Amino acid sequence: MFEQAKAIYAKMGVDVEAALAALKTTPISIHCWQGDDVVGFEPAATAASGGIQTTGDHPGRARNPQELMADFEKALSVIPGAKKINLHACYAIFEEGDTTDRNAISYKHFAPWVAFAKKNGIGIDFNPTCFSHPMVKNGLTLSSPDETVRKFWIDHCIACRRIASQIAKELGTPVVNNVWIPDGLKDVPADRMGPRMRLKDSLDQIFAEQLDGVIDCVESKVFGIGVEAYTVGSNEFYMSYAASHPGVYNLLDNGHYHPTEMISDKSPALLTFFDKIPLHVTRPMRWDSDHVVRLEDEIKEIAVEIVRNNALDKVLIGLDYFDASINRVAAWVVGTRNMQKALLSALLQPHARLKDLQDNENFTRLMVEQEELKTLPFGAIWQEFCRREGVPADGEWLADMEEYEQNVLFKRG
Ligand code: RNT
Ligand code: ZN
Repeated sequence: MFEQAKAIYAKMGVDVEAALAALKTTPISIHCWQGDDVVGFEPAATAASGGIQTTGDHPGRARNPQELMADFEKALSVIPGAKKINLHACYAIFEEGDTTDRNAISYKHFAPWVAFAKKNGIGIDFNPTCFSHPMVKNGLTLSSPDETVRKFWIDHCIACRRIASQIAKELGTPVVNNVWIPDGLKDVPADRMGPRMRLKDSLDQIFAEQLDGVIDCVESKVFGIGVEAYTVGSNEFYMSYAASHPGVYNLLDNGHYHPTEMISDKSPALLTFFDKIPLHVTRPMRWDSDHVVRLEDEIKEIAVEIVRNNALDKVLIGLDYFDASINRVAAWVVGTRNMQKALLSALLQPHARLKDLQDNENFTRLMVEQEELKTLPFGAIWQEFCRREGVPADGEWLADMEEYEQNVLFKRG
């Protein structure tokens, strides 16, 4: 099967072995928050708030670090290729009696995660958690007119950059540190610029310290639940901020734009100017609903733009979804494998020839070839990739997850 498929691709001018080698070394940053519905481990942890929402009541949510780590390892056991775990600050691990608030957390709260990453041979990415907390006042954090509130969140973000830098040092690999804030207004503003000036000042303070190993990112959004009228950290705001602050990158979350705006078109625009583009790959369903990533056209097109611009080392692929209506471990697995399938399908295209067709303005042949690529034996190459990586092929991993669900997840109270 594989050899036949490989020969078919070779005839198209595609080197299957090169594609498999590239896929193997492209890390996917898997978000820890799918495992527990974005709750975290703080003593006063609550459901996600700040324009984001997890929906569903499937049993088995991880309730503590041990459970989350065990579930994540279960998922890792059937995900091929290179991986990172993406942590939020609210996944700090506290010793008995430690009541440190977010503005004062430090590396020690994440040392167990570094041990976990080392044990599993994976990297780490990081995020300040500027939501689901009593110091979010009237939905505002880094843009708040209340200086006590704003200072609290500046200090939190500074603490997170230091933690990220220390993690990078311990692991010997860079750590993406991504700032997303929920700030905005439910109804028509009286001042749109003031909050943005305050946010700019907050960011300047946060990024002032020179730190090694951290890839600083800012993530924009179009709107959120309860924040329908105005978002402080809009696309134009952060794009301009990143463009004028070398070393700060604009993270693209494909759930954070108007429905006909596509990340697959935005990333090559940014690649023209930036040496890195961090991504949050998700599946927005009517709004920023963060459904599990499926192997859909836009995901494939995002992957195509990464591959055909030789940007596998420039685009930092992270996932961002949270579905509480299905087995959360299976949700990690299927979403991550889908992202990898999208990359593989992009790696199996004769991009140089297709570009020539475009430049020679042979649009008829271009359309026909693009369409015919869709029915090539992609599945056989994917199955071979899984075999070589020592993980189950499609059709062979779910039963194990169902068993884990019965024996472990459903036993949780
Ligand atoms: C929210 C942003 C943000 C969060 C995570 C939990 O709309 O997408 O990235 O989903 O940080
Ligand atoms: Zn996101």
